[in-house]
Amino acid sequence: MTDTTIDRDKLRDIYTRTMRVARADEKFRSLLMTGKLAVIYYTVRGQELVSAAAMAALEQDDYLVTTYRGQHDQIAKGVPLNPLFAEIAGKVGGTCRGKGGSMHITHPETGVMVTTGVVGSGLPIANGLALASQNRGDGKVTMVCFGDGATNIGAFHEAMNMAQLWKLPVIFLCQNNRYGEHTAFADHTKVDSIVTRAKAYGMTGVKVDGNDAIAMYTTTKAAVDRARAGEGPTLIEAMCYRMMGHFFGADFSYMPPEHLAEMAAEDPLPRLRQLMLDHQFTEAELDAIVADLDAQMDAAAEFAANSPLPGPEEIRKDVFEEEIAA
Ligand SMILES: Cc1ncc(C[n+]2csc(CCOP(=O)(O)OP(=O)(O)O)c2C)c(N)n1
Ligand SMILES: [Mg+2]
Repeated sequence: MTDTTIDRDKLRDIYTRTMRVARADEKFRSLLMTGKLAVIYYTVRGQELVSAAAMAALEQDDYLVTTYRGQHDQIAKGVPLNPLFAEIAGKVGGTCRGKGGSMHITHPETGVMVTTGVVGSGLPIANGLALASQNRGDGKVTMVCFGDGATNIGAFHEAMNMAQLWKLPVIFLCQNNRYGEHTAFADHTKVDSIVTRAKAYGMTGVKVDGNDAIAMYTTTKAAVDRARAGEGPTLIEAMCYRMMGHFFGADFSYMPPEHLAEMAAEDPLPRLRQLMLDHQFTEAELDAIVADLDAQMDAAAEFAANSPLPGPEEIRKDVFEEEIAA
């Protein structure tokens, strides 16, 4: 299913998306460490490339549903940095005017329809969006991202069955980062691979090395093409690593040292850099992309810092279809 060649422009696009995710993650962590931001932050270190390559296979108006560990998905999908940083800081300049926070980022302009903190709840919601597209015939594809732990929630199974039954244009992207909170994969799931579950629903399932840019992109693109052609859903299991604790600052001493070493060897960032060099991109060209992104991160952090907190007048805005006076 996977092709080993890739267009150079697409490769540059994946690199830029990956580094935008990576530099933002680094910026969030530095703001937290220096006390400039005080929020719970689910770091995406180790999962940058999975979303960058997946989102590079979608169009801007395709839909995305993601989770609390979703900054990589949102950024890779194209949510602008200023309102994203402001939302995470709970400021009025945010995508949800500061009322959503990091667990509820929504930005319909870039297709980011729902971010949810309820594990597994995104899958039936994605089916709803995909059903709407199918009914309207608008040609959009919906992608839903979730973790390995979410596949043991009932909603996963219900959604998989229904999506296949109705041939919905939806892609289930399981980012298997080997842990569900503090529990290792083998301690929460008896099968070796999540992808084997696709068979139970008669669905196409593909397991892919999520740190391999070309494999990740071509696998996703094939799923997108199938969904758009009316051929139904795909379950993709993208293997990756959560390179830090469940949330930033959380103890992760329960992760065995050999596992940490294995993760370090598979780190998607140096691996992608090498792939770029192998495709004749120069060090200077790649450094310039990162320098430009860092300037954007500084500007976004400043925008968020200068944006005010939402006032009481915001409480009922955007909550009900018709605003109810206070
Ligand atoms: C329905 C539900 N049950 C439990 C939780 C608590 N919880 C938060 S994150 C998490 C682990 C989920 O692991 P996984 O799906 O692998 O996602 P990851 O954090 O690894 O990205 C759990 C159990 C929750 N948020 N929602
Ligand atoms: Mg997980």
